[in-house]
Amino acid sequence: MKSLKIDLRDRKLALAYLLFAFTALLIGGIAGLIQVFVRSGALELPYSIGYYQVLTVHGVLLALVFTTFFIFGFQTAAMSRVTGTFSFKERCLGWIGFGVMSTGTVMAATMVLLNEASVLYTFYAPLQAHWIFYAGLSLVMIGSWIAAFAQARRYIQWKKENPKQITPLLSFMVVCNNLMWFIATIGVTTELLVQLLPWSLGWVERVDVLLSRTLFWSFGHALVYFWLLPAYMVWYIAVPKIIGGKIFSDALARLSFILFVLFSVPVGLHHQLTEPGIGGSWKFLQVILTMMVVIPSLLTAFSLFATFELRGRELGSKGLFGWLKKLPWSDARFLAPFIGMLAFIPGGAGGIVNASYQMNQLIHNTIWVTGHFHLTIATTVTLTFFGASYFLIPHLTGRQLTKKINRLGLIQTVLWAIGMLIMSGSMHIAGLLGAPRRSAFSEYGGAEIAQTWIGYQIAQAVGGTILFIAILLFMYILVQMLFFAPKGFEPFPVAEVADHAQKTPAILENFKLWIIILIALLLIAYSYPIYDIISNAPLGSKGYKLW
Ligand code: HAS
Ligand code: HEM
Ligand code: CU
Repeated sequence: MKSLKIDLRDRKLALAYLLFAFTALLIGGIAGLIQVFVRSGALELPYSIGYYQVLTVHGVLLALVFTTFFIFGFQTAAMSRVTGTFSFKERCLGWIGFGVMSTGTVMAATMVLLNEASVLYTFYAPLQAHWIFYAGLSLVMIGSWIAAFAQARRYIQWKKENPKQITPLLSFMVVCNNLMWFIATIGVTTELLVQLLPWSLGWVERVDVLLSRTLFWSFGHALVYFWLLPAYMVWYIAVPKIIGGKIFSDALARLSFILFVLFSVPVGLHHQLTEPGIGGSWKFLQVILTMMVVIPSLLTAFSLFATFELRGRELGSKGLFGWLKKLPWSDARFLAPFIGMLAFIPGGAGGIVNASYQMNQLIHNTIWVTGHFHLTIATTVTLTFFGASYFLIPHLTGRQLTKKINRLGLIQTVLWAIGMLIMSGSMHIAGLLGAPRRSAFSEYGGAEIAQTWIGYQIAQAVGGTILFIAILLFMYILVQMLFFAPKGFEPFPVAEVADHAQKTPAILENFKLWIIILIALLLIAYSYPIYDIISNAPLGSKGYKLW
């Protein structure tokens, strides 16, 4: 039987990733606050700081750095918790991954701060950043492979040491997420190393813009699921334990993760539905695959509802929804992920609107899309990460989650929910009225339609301010959990599988089979479009620095 306490050396590694992530959250949050003020017309940026510079800081630090570092920290702790302490080699690889990723981040961030890389987190060509920015991002990708490899090795070792046993569910989920990440990052790393780096160094003059965007988005959608799956791990594994229940079904959870691995990558064209140069039928094929990737989220919703209801009934609840009353609402470790789940209902529904080929014409490049992903990544995922931090940080620092910290955590969660309801809600409405994303304040030459957006932009500033206060409160809580809370033991909750659940079919652990199917799907979805783009390539574009 494994110890419930993670080895101190593994705890340090996990903490290093997490603290890097939270630093990015604070700086990215400041940029977010500046954005909402600029967009509402309340603030003009001083010292010739550009709006795109601020937005690049926000997107890169939050979408790329906060998420990736948090995830590797969480996954390190998770693997150590369920498959045992990392070997010396594995831990070294974990630290090397951390070192390479953080060096890359510092390189990229420095270039953004020096105003040499205001190209936003999607770094679309032909906007051209300093080569150090692209080299830094490449290092982040390569470092993440090393960190992912360390975790995969832990999984393989566990399998060797425990032959014929089914692997711990949480470790299986980590491996699925890393596998998806690895396959998805091949495209974007190729874009960085083969296209953007030589072009920014001046070795080649022109770049194929369509190819670079297609390679980016072959990564971009899997990226959003790479953010989401660790939140699902918390929902499937930790939340049932926190409410005193059990995992509804091991097999269903594994099936949904395998479906994510298969369908998250070959769907990137749903971000390019309005893009010329890619045939409509290929876009349509990827729209169908996008709808397939909705299925595992629906399976997840089903499993979680079932867990909640079973637990509520066990505690004696009556009626159709009586079990809701039995859930531990005053526990921040539960409330934060639960509100995250609730936010995913409108967030996911918005995603289906985006992916519906014709409706995409209406919302593409409007602030509606920003509203969609502040519900998904910035609420569903981020609130779940906050909730997980409330057990993870005390677990790693050997301190307690005191009543006072828990109460502050509840307030922080509610502030986030209210702030986001206001900010994301008004983004959705303004987007439907045509307000563009990635745009500072403008009256668009007095255009009548632009007047209808202003009220919603002010509302975004109100919501954004509340969100920023919630970030500050989280930082206060973090410092308490790191240095001041009384010493003690806070468990990393890992639920058991319910007794009624059927045996998990061995095929679900057959990664070779899933990789073959994934490669086949990728070839079907991407080989012709990429062949078409390359064989009909125009001259390519020179680099532009428009800031
Ligand atoms: Fe998205 C754009 C389509 C999910 C993030 N998305 C973005 C961008 C980001 C992003 C960052 O097709 C902008 C990129 C950029 O800068 O340009 N998205 C989808 C679809 C889904 C989806 C179909 N997105 C996400 C997730 C994200 C994320 C998750 C981050 C974590 N998205 C798009 C499209 C675009 C896009 C287009 C391009 C738009 C454009 O034109 O630019 C789906 O996977 C969503 C499926 C989910 C559901 C909801 C299931 C509900 C669950 C809740 C369970 C709750 C429980 C509790 C159990 C159908 C699982 C309930 C309890 C009670 C008591 C009620
Ligand atoms: C974009 C505000 C937190 C990820 C934006 C924009 C605003 C904003 C106003 C749109 C700017 C534009 O298109 O002109 C805020 C505020 C936050 C916050 C006030 C909290 C204090 C977050 C978090 C994440 C996030 C926690 C992710 C973990 C993003 C991304 C973009 C964005 C990826 C798109 C950047 C781009 O278009 O290049 N944010 N946000 N935000 N935000 Fe946030
Ligand atoms: Cu997508």
